[in-house]
Amino acid sequence: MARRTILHIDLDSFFVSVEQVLNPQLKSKPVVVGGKPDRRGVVATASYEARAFGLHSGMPLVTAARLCPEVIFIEGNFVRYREFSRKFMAILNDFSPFIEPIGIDEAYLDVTGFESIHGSIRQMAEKIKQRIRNELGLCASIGIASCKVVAKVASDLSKPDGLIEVATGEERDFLALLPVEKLPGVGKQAVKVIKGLGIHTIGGLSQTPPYTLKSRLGTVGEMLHSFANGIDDRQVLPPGEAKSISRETTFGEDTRDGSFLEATLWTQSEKVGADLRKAGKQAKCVTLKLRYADFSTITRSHTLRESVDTDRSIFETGIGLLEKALAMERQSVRLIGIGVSNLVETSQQATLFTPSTQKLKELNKTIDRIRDRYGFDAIQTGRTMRLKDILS
Ligand code: DCP
Ligand code: CA
Repeated sequence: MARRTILHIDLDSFFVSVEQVLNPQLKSKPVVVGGKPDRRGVVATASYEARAFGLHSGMPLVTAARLCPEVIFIEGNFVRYREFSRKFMAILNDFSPFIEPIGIDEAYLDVTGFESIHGSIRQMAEKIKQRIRNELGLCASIGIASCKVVAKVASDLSKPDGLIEVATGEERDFLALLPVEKLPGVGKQAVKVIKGLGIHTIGGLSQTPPYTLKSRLGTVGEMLHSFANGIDDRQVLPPGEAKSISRETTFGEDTRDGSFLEATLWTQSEKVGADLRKAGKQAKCVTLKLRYADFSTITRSHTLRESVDTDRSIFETGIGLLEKALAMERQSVRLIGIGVSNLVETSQQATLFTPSTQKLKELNKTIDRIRDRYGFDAIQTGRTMRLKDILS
């Protein structure tokens, strides 16, 4: 694999730091986000001042209050954290388009070959930290390495407000003395197994024959062996936009029952339609999938003249395809599925809707809202009710 340069960037005590930016009186104090200790709940995150008392994420709030009586408890506000997260990712995106956000406050950045733009990758990382500090008031810790796993360990180790660069060729030595718990991928279960083998450091893990680890931990064992040796071929993958949305159902018994297939198709179309609208997309292509009793599988697609997002338009296209397919095949159906693809942003659709289409769109919106709040089964549409009858 060609040489790569990867950054792992992680914000320090994220929720608490946001609270400290919004209320500077909280700065340099032991602060915990997670709620009041009079309720059952756990610490979401603790400021580094609170961590000095042994407080950490996941600890019951009552324990936190006992260990550090002067700690300030804050409820937390996820909407604000999302907003900071969005701005954080936008800053990173200015430095490299090859960004893989992980959760809310960390990301990998592939910056292979970007040295010349910033002098060196270290200088680039300094600039990233600077912009995050200036524009958001937050501290970021950064690891620089030739692969994801080493970059991640480096940023963790550098915290808080740190920056560690691991030179190519030094990966294994860098990891060797660290306890195995520090290696990403080593969960609670794996720690027990590994320590049971008498291994306590990542270096120890790197020297254990891979087959020993595989026999105890399965494929994870092999992966951990590579990681421990500083080998990790995983790419930095930008989150892909959904290119298609689909649902399929395998029946307990094969069937040719038309109204049963139709009702199933309707329920699936409702779910696909809801996902489509949630994504703010419309689809130009509808695909039906059928698997017959002998396991042979077919797909049939129809491209529409105009993009759609209502349940009914998806369903009606699907029914047309289903009727044609069944007319050509005498076997029973084992699986049915429907999907949409060729997606476009809803805003790009310039067509003027006819009053009846407009009505359908409004109806779908209302049903989506109710189902978002109360769950999919909160509303039974006509055909779904028929499905319920059939199933019961
Ligand atoms: N979080 C949570 N519950 C947990 C762990 C984390 O709600 N058990 C939330 C709060 C954190 C945020 O996710 O602020 C990011 O998690 P991190 O593990 O990155 O922890 P912090 O950013 O708080 O601290 P660190 O400086 O160690 O990265
Ligand atoms: Ca963090």
